[in-house]
Amino acid sequence: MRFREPLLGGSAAMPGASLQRACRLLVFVCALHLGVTLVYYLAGRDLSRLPQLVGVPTPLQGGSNGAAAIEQPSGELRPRGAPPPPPLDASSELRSGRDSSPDTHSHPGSGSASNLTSAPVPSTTALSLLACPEESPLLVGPMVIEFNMPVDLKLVEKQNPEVKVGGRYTPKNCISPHKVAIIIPFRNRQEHLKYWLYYLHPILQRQQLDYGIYVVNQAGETMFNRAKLLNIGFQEALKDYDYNCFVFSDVDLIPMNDHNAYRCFSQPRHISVAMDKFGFSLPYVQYFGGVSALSKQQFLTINGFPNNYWGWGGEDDDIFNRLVFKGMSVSRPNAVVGKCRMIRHSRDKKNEPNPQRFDRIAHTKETMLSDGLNTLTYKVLDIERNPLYTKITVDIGTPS
Ligand code: UDH
Ligand code: NGS
Repeated sequence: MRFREPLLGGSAAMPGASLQRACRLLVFVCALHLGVTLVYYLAGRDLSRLPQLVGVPTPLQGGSNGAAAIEQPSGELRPRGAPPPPPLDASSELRSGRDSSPDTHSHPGSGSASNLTSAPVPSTTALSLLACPEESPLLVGPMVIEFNMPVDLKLVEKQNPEVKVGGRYTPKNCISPHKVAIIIPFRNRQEHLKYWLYYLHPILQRQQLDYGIYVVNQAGETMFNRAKLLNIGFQEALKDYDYNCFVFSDVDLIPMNDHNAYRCFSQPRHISVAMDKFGFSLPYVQYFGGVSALSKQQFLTINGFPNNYWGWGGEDDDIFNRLVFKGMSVSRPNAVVGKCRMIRHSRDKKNEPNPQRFDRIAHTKETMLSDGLNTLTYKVLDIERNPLYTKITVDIGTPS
């Protein structure tokens, strides 16, 4: 093989020098080849996963602008190159929350997309979504809750642009293990519902829950039946999505601290543990009314809730009994985190105290087997997918 004469220095009369140059060229070509191979190899790997595989949190975990399609908990695929989430309003003050003094309240009404506190979202590429942290970094702690201003739902929609039709939300920057259906028993309380949506949507988003809002509306004028509506909510929500947790909330109760998690725990959770109307404490230790959360499994284990408590009172005590008879206990936040406000109201028509309630709660152990999810009957009359909630209107029949 012949080589060209060296361009700089050297001499044709010195074959050793030509050989030397040829060798250098060969080494250079090999190095180039190696380099190119290495670049291609690295480009083919998802480097962002490396820290995850060894359990080390990456500082980039907030990002979501993945180069590859990313599977959402909803089962939807976010396309390659989808835009990163818009920055959240940074106007709210970030607080450590949990034990802050009651004086240092944040006011959810201030600011435009007000109650969402922003966390810095790093601009990143080629990232997979990681699980949301155990405790959300977006929480603000105590909040001022008041009911003296009108609520415009169109404005609430604008303030919560990430909430999708039907009141669905999935965190953009992480995958939430908490797939929560929030079920509200309802009839003729639109004004209360507006406050509830205004306050709760931002809180639930800050809690990084994968959630949907279901308002189960009792049609007609017959006696109200809270527990049966909650059973229906459970059944209907599961037709939409694979929820693993159900929060059952009265429409007139608002938490005063966003550390009060609207999610499920290893034991059934009582959430509204310190209501203003009870002087911010429990009215009695077995109290399980207002707002509570049961995992799908916990709910199935007790055969759901009773269907035959018509009118006010006792159904929450029956649910408590069911949990105890199935060997469960109640988990609760402390009385500071568990503070909540109730919208004052008078007794509704057709929700008078149920005279049979004391007799019924004395027999939960026997009746729970034959009164619950396994005997639930109703007719869905209408399903409205509103921007901030799904409203399911049902005919639940009359007391038998
Ligand atoms: N609910 C309705 N419509 C009704 C009745 C009840 O939507 O007509 C729902 C609503 O979600 C409510 C929940 O069922 O929050 C519980 O009913 P409730 O608010 O009547 O029960 P609570 O124990 O009040 O809060 C009882 C009457 C209080 C009278 C106080 C008089 N000062
Ligand atoms: C109990 C009721 C519960 C009720 C609780 C608080 O007496 O259903 O009061 O009521 N139990 C019976 O009547 C057996 S409240 O003050 O919120 O209206 O939830």
